[in-house]
Amino acid sequence: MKKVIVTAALPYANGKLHLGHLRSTYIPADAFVRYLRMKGYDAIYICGTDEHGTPISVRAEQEGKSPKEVADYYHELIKEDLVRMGCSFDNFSRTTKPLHYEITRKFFEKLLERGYVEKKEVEQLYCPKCERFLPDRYVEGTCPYCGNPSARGDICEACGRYLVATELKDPRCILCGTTPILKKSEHFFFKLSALEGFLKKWIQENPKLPANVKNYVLNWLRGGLRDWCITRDMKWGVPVPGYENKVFYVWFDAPIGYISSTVEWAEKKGDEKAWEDYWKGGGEIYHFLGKDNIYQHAIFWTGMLKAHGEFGLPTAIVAGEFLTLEGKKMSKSRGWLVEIGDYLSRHDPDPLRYYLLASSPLSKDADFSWKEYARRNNDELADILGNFVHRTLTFIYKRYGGKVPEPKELDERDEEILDKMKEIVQRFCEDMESFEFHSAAKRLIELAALGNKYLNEKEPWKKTVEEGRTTFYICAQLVKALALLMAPIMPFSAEKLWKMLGMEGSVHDQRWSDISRPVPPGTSIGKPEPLFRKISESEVEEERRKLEERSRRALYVTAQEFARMDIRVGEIVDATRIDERRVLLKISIGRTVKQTVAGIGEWYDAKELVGRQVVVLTNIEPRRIKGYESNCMILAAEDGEGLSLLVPDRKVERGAKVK
Ligand code: 2FM
Ligand code: ZN
Repeated sequence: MKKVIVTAALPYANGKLHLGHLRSTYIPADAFVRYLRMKGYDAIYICGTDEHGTPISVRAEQEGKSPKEVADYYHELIKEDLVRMGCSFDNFSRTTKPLHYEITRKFFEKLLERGYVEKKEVEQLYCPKCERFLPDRYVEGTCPYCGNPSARGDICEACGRYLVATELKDPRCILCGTTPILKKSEHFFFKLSALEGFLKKWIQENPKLPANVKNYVLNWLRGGLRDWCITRDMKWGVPVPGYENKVFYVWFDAPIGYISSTVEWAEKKGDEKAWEDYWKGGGEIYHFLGKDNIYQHAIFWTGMLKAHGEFGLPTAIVAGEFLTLEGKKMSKSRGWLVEIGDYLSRHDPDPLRYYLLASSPLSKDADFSWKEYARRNNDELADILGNFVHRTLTFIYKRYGGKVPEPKELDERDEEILDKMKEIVQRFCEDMESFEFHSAAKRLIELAALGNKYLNEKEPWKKTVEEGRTTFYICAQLVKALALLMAPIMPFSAEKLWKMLGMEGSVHDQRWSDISRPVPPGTSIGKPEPLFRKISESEVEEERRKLEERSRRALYVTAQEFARMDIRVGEIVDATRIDERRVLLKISIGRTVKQTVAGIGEWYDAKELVGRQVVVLTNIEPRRIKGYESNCMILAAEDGEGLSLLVPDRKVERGAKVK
């Protein structure tokens, strides 16, 4: 049996997933793997959470938690959302497992041994104030290629290019805003430049690579490839053997997660070597991802696999372009998104899967609007597909005692319908294989529409029960074919339909090659129930209102929220420097136990602060900074000259509330 591995980009465990993730990656990958299984292939769907790197550690620092705590929390949420959406993972792992550490280390050692990795001393950005190196997301600046003012240290999200932090213009530390300095450090580089010729050829000649991926990558390759720094000076990550405080860059370890998740799958199955058939035995490897991950997969990962030498190369890299929401770019900070869990609290997974696949080609941007979603659900799923199925099953249920009737001799039209059915299924399969999921979804509706047309032409309701037998026999065959076409796209409804039609086993265990094996006459069907629920206009309005409300909430602070902030005037009773660079001051306020660690040492002398009145947010969540508890925050204004403490304009009573 042909071995195929389908992966979906490992989501960072630093936030909930939303509709954009589903559309670009997880639903197309799931539909594809389900399609392949029905082809009789031994196809497995591998994923997990990406738990290293600055995306996790920055979030953890902002929340005063450990990176592991952040990852634990989001790993569970992400997994649950995806499974509820019907993603049929064979394994969903985490990159923080010891197995992954071991496999990453071995991968690295192999590259070293084969001469693809070298050590160099290089200058890295370092924040003198925070006393730390600023890898990746710890630094922001202007992209040297496209001018985007908020490019990150490793990637510019506007032009999709991989960056080296030192080439950012106007870099600044994201923790404190300081302009970083250069400091020397030893790092490992992967010799990408040596693979440039190979990669160019591989991209050009790979017959399965979709055009959007090909074009992006060839364009990037025009600028040539530089060697790639694969280590970072930080604690959170897979440790580099022989170093303290040095870990692998997250984009080095994350894709190795595809392999380690497969190894874990094999171990869980009790067949430890089973993973090798997929990665080493000439199996096919399909990577699904969002368009912002193309560079890393097509260049870094493919290069890594080639350099390692023991694994297969990707058969295809399938990249979903972006999804807008009601015509606007989705944004977490502006609250402009629909989270999966929120969607599922009011709606079914299948209509969303259908919409996301059908709305436009994966290689083009798409839009989600509640109105259009309801329209497609109502017009296509309920009125065409659901209606045909319901008419057929209800007639069989009521007029034929719930049994698929025995046909009489088939006339030309009956034969034609069966031929058309096979042809549509054939086209559906071709679409799925070329990742044209939107077109495949249309075939499903095309087949249901054909069924409706056929029924309307035959008008069996105007005929006797006896005369209608053949028509309903043919319709039952169409319903079965529909259940099969639905299986990869709408797995829950497909299974429900399979059962309603009285078929044995699960629809997901069927094969495309069985398409012409008829539903036998006499098959007892179950009581017909509607497959899809119509979505009313008022529901659409309600969803839109919720969305607007959410984004309003993200923009404004409500009066209640402001009231929760306990801001008071306090007097500084003690201040001490706590770091060598004389930046951080530990400051005690009033006679209570309020204390803060503040980065104001550059502008204020500790001694001169004692006795001064300042404005303090007293109920900020306590956290530890440099080993000291910090449970309040002194407010200050910042401009080009530096910081200036806010003070009341006359002496006020200690503890006076600021409103
Ligand atoms: O962009 C992201 O969410 C990354 N965590 C994707 C990683 S894909 C793979 F390489 F693991
Ligand atoms: Zn800093």
